[in-house]
Amino acid sequence: MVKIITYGTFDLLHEGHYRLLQRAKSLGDYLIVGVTTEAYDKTRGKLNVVDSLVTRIENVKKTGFADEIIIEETQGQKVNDIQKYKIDIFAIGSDWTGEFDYLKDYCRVVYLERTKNISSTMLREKNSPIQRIGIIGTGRIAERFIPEAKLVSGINTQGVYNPHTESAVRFADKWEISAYTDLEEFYEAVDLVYIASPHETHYGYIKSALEHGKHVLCEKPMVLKRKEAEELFAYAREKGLVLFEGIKTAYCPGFHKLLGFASSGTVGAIKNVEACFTKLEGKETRELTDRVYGGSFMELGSYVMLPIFKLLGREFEELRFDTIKGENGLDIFTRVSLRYPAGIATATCGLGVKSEGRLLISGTKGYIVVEAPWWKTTYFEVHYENTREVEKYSERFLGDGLRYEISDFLSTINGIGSSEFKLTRGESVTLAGVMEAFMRAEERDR
Ligand code: C2G
Repeated sequence: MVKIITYGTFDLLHEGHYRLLQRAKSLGDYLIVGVTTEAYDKTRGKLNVVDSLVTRIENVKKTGFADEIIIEETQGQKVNDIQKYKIDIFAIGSDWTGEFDYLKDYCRVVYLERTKNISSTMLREKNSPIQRIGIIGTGRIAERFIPEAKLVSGINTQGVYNPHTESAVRFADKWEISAYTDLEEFYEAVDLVYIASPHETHYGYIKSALEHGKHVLCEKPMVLKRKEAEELFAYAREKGLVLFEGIKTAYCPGFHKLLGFASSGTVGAIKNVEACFTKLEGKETRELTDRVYGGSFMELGSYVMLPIFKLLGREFEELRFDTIKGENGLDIFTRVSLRYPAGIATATCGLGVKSEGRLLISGTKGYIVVEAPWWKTTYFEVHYENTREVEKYSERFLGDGLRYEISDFLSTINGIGSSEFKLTRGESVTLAGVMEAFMRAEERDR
């Protein structure tokens, strides 16, 4: 008798899970399915498993492929299970290729091809809340999205769009999703859109995605003109669609904890905010060569402006840019100074000059300091006049952190509470206005 084992969360059981179990079973005679506990999924960094363990087990049972169901509770359990149940084959989806090669010492390891497309008919029939997302753009940022989206329940990455066939196919093959070079076909296949294309194309793609009735999550900076941001938010609202700007710091739990502390008067009235983020980039990179849309502020400005707007508001009286330019005229280091009726702020960023990445919030009673990488907040300290009085706080930050914004985007679409307060439309509009002012100051306005 050939015994097979496979593991998974099997949340909101869909076609992909069903086909995986079917093919696993067909490899032999007896299939054992390990279903993960909520606690184990938490440690694995899965964010929002929807179905209870009991429901997930029931759903696996209903497929009729499992001869036995066990519970997976801990990291490292697979090795023991394989020996205990005398397993011949360990099977798992190809999105895990290579990850379980260490089990080859104990049994055969088979990676079964992941199901690319989950059909809309099946989702409708089952009244499933799963949303199919498509990515526009095939760059580095788009790459980060897929493993993070995998850890958010209720979303399936369906395909990628790039007008250039070669780029679309290369990306799709790597991530085992479908490639689209025709925008209409792409919109047909998805419910939501994640835009990670070059900055200057955001406006056009957001508009067309909204026209096609798709909710949109767009990478920062969403648009580079105040009027465009206002127009797009108004249009999304009119169509009843969610439009999110993806500044990941805005959705990360540690940053929220920090804002909560700062805004509740812990350090008194906030009078000064200083945010600095630098990241050295090679001279030949797009970020340091694109004469119109490159440079430090375009790349990192959204991060450093965010805490300022969150803590001092959007009603600044003065805004000044000071830049240091590289040989090609692009800013390699930029400082933005803001004056408010009751406070001041500086936002500093650089791609060609290194500095200490830090967020400092000064108030009338004390100050809060967050060291780099504060944009992925995990730890901060509150200091007072008495130097011995220091409060320390920490918060988890999982993986690349994109999963938090994906999860908030999804729950807002599904109407499970609104996360729009984390980055309001008004804040996105103001950010677009600051980008516009920067473009004008740099005479890049075309
Ligand atoms: N799967 C698939 N096609 C999809 C989605 C998932 O073939 N479109 C497969 C996965 O590759 C996995 C199984 O279905 O083999 C269960 O997927 P999940 O519920 O997402 O569980 P996962 O996180 O992959 O658990 O110990 C747990 C395991 O390591 C994997």
